[in-house]
Amino acid sequence: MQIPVTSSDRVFVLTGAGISAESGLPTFRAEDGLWAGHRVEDVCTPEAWSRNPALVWNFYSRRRAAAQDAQPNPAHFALAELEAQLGDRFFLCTQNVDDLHERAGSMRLLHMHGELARSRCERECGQSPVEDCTIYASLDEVGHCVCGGRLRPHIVFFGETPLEMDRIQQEIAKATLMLVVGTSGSVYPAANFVHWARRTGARTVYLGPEPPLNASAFTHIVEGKAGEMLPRLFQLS
Ligand code: BV8
Ligand code: ZN
Repeated sequence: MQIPVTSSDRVFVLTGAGISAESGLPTFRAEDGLWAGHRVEDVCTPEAWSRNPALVWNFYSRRRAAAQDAQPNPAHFALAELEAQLGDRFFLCTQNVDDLHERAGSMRLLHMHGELARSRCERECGQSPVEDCTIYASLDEVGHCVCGGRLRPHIVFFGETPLEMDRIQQEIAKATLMLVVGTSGSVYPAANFVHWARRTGARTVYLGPEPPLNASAFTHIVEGKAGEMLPRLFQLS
C-alpha cells in the first residue's frame, strides 16, 4: 500500500518506541521491553524521583548510553527525507526520548516526553534544561542547578504534563494527513492525537507490526516494520 501525498497535504507524524526498535533500542511493552525489568512507578514518576533518585538516574543513564550507541535506521531517514520534500507542510512529534530522528536529519521535530540528552533542575526554578550526555555511575556524580536543586533527567514522568501541547494541537489542527508509527496507543494524551485528527477530517494512517489499542480510529492500518515500510510508503505528487 502507498500513501498519496499531494501538494495541498499537510502531514503530522507521531512516532513511538517502535520506530527505534530496528536501531536496537528496546520498546516499553514488549515482553523483553524496558518496563519488563522495572515497574513504571519505580523509575518514571515524580514519586519515584523523590523516593529513589539514584534508581531513576541509573535507569536513564543506561538508556542514555544505549541511545548514544544506537544508529538511526531507514525509518528515521525516510521521515527526514519526507520533511525535506514537504518543508513547512511537515511536522514530526515523537514520544521517544532518543535523538535518532535528529541524527537522521529531522529538524521540524518535537519531543513531547522529553529527551535523554538533556537534564534539568528538579525544582521549577525557571532554569532551562541543559545538554547532558553524562552516564552517571552514582548519584553523587550528578550535578546541581544554580538554585541548589539536583539535576534530574529532562523526561516527562507519568503524571507530568507533556511538553509543547499547544504547538502539537496547532499542528494537528492544520494537518490533512496524520501518520502514526510504532506506538501501542497506551499512553495519553498521545493516544488521543488520532481522534483529534479525525475531528478535522484528516486521513489517519497507522504503521506497525501489530494493531495499536486505538486501531479503530485509523482510516488505514499498514502492517509491517517501520524500517522496511516507511522508505517506500509515500507517493508524492
Ligand atoms: C498527562 C518517559 C496530564 C520517557 C513516558 C487512565 C486513563 C487515561 C490516562 C491516564 C490514566 N491514568 C493515568 C493517565 C495518564 C497517563 C497515562 O497515559 N497512563 C497510561 C499508562 C494509562 N499519562 C500521563 O501521565 C502523561 N501526562 O496525562 O498529564 C495532561 C494531559 C493532557 C494535557 C496536559 C496534561 C505523561 C505521559 C508520559 C509518560 N512518560 N516516557 C521515557 O522513559 O522514554 S511514556 C512512555 O510510553 C514513552 O514515552 C513511550 O513513548 C510511551 C508510549 O510507549 P510506546 O512508544 O507506544 O512503546 P510501546 O512499547 O508501548 O509500543 C511499541 C510499539 O512499537 C508496539 O505497538 C509495537 O507493535 C511497535 N513496534 C515494535 N517493533 C516495531 C514497531 N513498530 C514499527 N516498526 C517496528 N520494527
Ligand atoms: Zn534550579
